[in-house]
Amino acid sequence: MGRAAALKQVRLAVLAALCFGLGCGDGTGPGLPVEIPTAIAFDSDRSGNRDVFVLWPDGGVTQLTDDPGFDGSPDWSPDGERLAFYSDRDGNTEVYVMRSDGANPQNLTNHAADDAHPDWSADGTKIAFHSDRDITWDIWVMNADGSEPVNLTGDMPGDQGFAAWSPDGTRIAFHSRDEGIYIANADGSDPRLLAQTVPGDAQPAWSPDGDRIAFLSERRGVADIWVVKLDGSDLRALTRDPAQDGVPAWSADGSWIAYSSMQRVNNAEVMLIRPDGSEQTNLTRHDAFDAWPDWRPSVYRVSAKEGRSHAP
Ligand SMILES: [Ca+2]
Ligand SMILES: [Ca+2]
Ligand SMILES: [Ca+2]
Repeated sequence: MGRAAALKQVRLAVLAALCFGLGCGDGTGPGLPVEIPTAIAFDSDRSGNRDVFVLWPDGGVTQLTDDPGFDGSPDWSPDGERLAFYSDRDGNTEVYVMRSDGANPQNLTNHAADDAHPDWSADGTKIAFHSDRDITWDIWVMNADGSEPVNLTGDMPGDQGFAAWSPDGTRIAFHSRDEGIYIANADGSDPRLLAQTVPGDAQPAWSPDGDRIAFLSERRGVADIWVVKLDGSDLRALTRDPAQDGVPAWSADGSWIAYSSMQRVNNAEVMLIRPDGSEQTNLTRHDAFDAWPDWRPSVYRVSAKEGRSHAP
């Protein structure tokens, strides 16, 4: 390591220590190792249990949930005004929606089965999630107010999970445990295996231009982030390291993929990588479990009532 790089590491370590001591509130945190185009929601146990946080482009971190239960897997609404997440605070896992400042959490699913991993449609009217309410795990879609839940994959054998809407809202990608990644129409019809997928592929994420899918694959023996075009071309592993990587999320401008990486036992980090596999960067650099990144939509503009100086 060169002297400048070593000094930078020391500086970051000192800033991280200060940040930890001061609680790292809005706008007071250290800078990030790279510029990010928008804020990133993620979940972390740095509060003592899993909660939802937002990491701002200036390095500040805001805690949005403060409940003893599990709160995780945040997903921004397309207008940036709300966040969906799931929580077991009411006894079993349910999909919730809260305002983007953490206020007014509402239980949308209210079902004795487990309901988890929400994904908001691009027009904001629907939320996909997975649930075992029909015995096996299936992809369900409900209106954004929780009404009219519909099972999209009840006719498919085995377990399906981790729904991801296409950017134009016409299709939904998901994984089917024993087969790989499927893409179906938004009503669940015509499910087809993604080109090049293999059993064990999971957690699909659409690129903003709709041409590519990022996903988790263990085809090389360790969980890495892979990308393939919908036509099956340009298949590549973006991460190639011993850490278990998962839950990729594209930034709205397509310039970055955020993902979770299990660095050590009980210490995951939110990482960034370019879609060509370059500039792999540890964004959270925190001893806690930090995972499930989701980018704030770029269309969002800060409203005066929020009283925030953060760029979108
Ligand atoms: Ca919690
Ligand atoms: Ca439930
Ligand atoms: Ca961490």
